[in-house]
Amino acid sequence: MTQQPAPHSQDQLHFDQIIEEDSRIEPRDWMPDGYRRTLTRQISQHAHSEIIGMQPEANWISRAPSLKRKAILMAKVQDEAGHGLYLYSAAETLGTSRDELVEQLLSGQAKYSSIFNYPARTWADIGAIGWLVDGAAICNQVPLCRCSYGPYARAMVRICKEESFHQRQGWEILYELSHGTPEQKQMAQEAINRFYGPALQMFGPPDGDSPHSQQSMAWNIKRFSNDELRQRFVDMIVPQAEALGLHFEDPDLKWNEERGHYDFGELDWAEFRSVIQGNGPCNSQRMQRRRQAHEDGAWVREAAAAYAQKCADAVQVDSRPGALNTSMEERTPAHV
Ligand code: FAQ
Repeated sequence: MTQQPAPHSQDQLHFDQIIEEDSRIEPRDWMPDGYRRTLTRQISQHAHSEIIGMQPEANWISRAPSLKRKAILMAKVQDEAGHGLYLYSAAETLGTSRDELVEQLLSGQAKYSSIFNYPARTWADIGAIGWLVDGAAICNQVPLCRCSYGPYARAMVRICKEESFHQRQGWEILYELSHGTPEQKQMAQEAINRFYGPALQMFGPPDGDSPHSQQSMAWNIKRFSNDELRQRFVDMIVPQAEALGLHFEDPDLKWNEERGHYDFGELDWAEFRSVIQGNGPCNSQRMQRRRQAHEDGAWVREAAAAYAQKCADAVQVDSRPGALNTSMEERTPAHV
């Protein structure tokens, strides 16, 4: 980790200027410890969420109703794995290794998004996850494309593009169901009843209870507060639900002419706290599966490390004066 100079040093002034100009901080720039810590926490929690978030949907790959639906869902779950990898790479540029970040997840020290501790009970839940969960993720993540930390901002551009496909596939599943038989429509309605509250909680606690928001906004990591983004999301999904022929079971949900926004009911914050403390319906199952998958993958990591070592050795041997060149393939170090 970078040694911190005294406050108001040239480095600090330079950092402040970059933030003030709304430019990007890059990995080799000096940055305050708190900025580095905040980003490492947020980006790694985000990466963990993508990886754990594969589980509720992966459960449905074998049960998806057609070959086409299986292929689409499989591609989506693979995308989530890719997002996890870009994000771990972005987090590593801040000086903590991926092994360490993964260990924080496996030991229960690091958080991941509350939403992935809820089960996907029916095929319609896969639609609700795509439409509402990916929809909330997009709403929260598009502003992160303008985050002050370059590697995170750049990773988010591609992630957001892929997320919008994910949201469309969820919408399409729900559209088919809500225009199908009465039973299918009911299944779609029940799925959004289950996911509405937890999806709104993805934006984090209310602003008054959000210890990190103020500083993160001052550093241009977050561009909007949790409540601002939650409101933006509600304003977006209410007309979309109408277009689906579905509704949200929130008696306080109504258009407020004066505010120019939808009012909505208080969310169950006691439940939110309980879920992030590990007591949600699926927390232990999610962590158990993740630990098992990590153990099962040990041989892949070992094989990849051995191959990387072999390539590094080949490059070393090759660099001796007068040595014969090895093939291009052997000379390319494996980034694993
Ligand atoms: N769940 O002061 P704040 C996805 C924690 S990816 C669990 O407001 P901050 C794609 C927070 O960490 C979904 N914990 O914190 C997908 C902090 O705890 P700490 C993930 C939460 O960081 C779709 C404490 O509460 N997205 O969906 C949650 O300023 C489908 C205080 O909170 C991201 O990670 C929560 N919902 O704002 C994949 C986006 N909310 O660390 C598969 C990037 C808050 O002090 C399938 N992250 N906490 O112990 C962010 O934008 C921010 O970190 C927030 C929280 C907005 C999540």
